[in-house]
This record gives sequence, C-alpha cells and structure tokens, in this order.
Amino acid sequence: MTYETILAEHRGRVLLITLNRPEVLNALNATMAGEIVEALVAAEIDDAIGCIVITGSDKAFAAGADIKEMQPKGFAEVYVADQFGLWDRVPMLRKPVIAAVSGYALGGGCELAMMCDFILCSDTARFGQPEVKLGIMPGMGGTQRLTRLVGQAKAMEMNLTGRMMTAEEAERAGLVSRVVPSAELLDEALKVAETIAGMSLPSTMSIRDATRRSQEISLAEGVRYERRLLQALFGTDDKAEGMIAFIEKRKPVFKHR
Ligand code: CO8
Repeated sequence: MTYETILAEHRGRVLLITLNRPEVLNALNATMAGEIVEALVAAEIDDAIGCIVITGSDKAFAAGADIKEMQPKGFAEVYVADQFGLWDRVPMLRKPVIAAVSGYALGGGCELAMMCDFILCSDTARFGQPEVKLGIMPGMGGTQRLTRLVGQAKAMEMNLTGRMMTAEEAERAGLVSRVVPSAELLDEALKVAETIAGMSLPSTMSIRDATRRSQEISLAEGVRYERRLLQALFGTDDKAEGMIAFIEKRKPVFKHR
C-alpha cells in the first residue's frame, strides 16, 4: 500500500510506519492522521503482522498537529468535523505498537507516542506539550495520558509552560521505557518488535489489554480481569506448545503468531 504522508513496510512480522513529512518536521495534518489510522487498521487484520513500530526522522518524531492547517479553523468547523476524534481509534486497536522517538515529539506528536504501548527513544528526543503557547491546549491525551505516565506535577508544569523534557528526564519520569543512542534507535525498536511478534498473539494481545485496562479500573477489578484472561489463555494451543517446549528444552513454535 502506498501512502502520501507515511511509509509503511513489512520488516519480517513487524509493520514499520515512518512519518514522512520531513519538510514540516512531520507535522500531523488530516491526511497523515487518516493514513496512520488506515495503516494500523490494516495491520490489525493482517495475519503476517504481530507488532507495529511508529517512527519519524532523526530531527522529529512529529512536531505536533499541523498549525498551518488548523490556523484558519473556528469552533463550528472543528466541532462538527470532530477534529482529532479519529485518533481515538489508535488506542482501541489490539496489536502491540511501539513508538520509536528521535528529535521532537511535541503536542500531537508527543500524544501520538503516548497512545502507543510504550516509547523507546534516542538521546536526542525532546518531549513537550507546547499548545499553551498557541493559545490552545492538548487535545489528544496530553492532559490525561501524560498525567498518568509522569504524575500531576510534571504533567501540569509541562502543559502550563510548554517546556520540553529531555530523553534523560523522560526516562527518569517513566514516560519512556528506555533511551538508546540515536544511531541504534530504529534497529533496537525493530529488534524489540520482532521479539514481541514472535510470541503468541493471544498472549501479547491479552497482556496489552490487561495492562492498558489498569489505567481505567480499580486494582481489585484489574487483578480479577487479568486472572480471567490468564485462565482463558489455558485454552490455547500456544499455551500447550509453550509449556511442553519448556519441558522438552526447545524453542516453542507458536501457531497463533
Ligand atoms: N505545524 C506546521 N508546520 C510546522 C510545525 C507544526 N506543528 N512544526 C514545524 N513546522 C514547520 C515550520 O513552519 C517550518 O516550515 P518552513 O520551513 O516552511 O518555515 C519547518 O517545519 C521547520 O521548522 P522550524 O524552522 O521551526 O525548525 P526549528 O528547528 O527552528 O524549530 C521546533 C523546531 C521547535 C519544533 C518548531 O518548529 C516548533 O516550535 N514547532 C511547533 C511545535 C508546536 O507548537 N506543536 C504543537 C502544535 S498544536 C498541537 O499539536 C495540538 C494537538 C491537538 C491534537 C493533535 C492531533 C494531531
């Protein structure tokens, strides 16, 4: 499939989505939003894909929503079109998605990264929610996901001032899982994604589902939900294969990959 604003390539069992508007630091316009969602939905029903990586360029993962596209719009227009509402589909998808971030991840770019299941970043990454400087506010989870990930103090400071966080601070705060040297970021993200894609999909999808749900329900409900999913996995061929392979001291060959 060919797109105008992104590249989508199969790398083994991984779909690599590269945001590709380098001349505007991958600013997210309506076409790009539609194409990212379309590529993710296609991956969801593609048996050859077990994990997705979303990345940008060395200079920018994405510098936010496209300001030039937003500038002429007024309330009625964005309300009727439910501007940015399409992005709600991303966290509802079920296959694991990794954000590999180098350079700027600002505004909608930071929010897109936070919609992914986890963020690997390079030492050049800069995260921020600068919407306040434009007289607006985050609209794709910046006040919600960022607060859950890094806590109210940091989220509030970042959202109210628009200051950027370095990669080191982002790792310390729990926004990213790991920081790697810039030149190694993509290889590392693809390696991690290939590892995940080699596992049983019912297992990775259930882990993702339960982990995400932990942000929305009580601890007791979450633990009960987790246990039900675990018990359900005892019904899969891959559970049988995984356990017998361990006992026979060989690598498992999962059927549902
Ligand atoms: N939108 C449109 N164009 C952009 C954007 C953007 N967000 N960011 C950069 N560009 C363009 C610049 O206009 C410039 O274009 P040109 O060469 O034609 O002048 C080109 O990219 C290169 O940018 P700079 O010359 O500014 O590069 P610098 O290295 O000097 O600065 C910065 C890099 C600091 C990242 C700077 O470009 C910047 O501050 N960008 C804007 C960041 C921002 O405010 N982002 C938030 C946008 S609002 C938002 O995301 C709302 C979210 C609501 C929901 C989101 C749904 C997707």
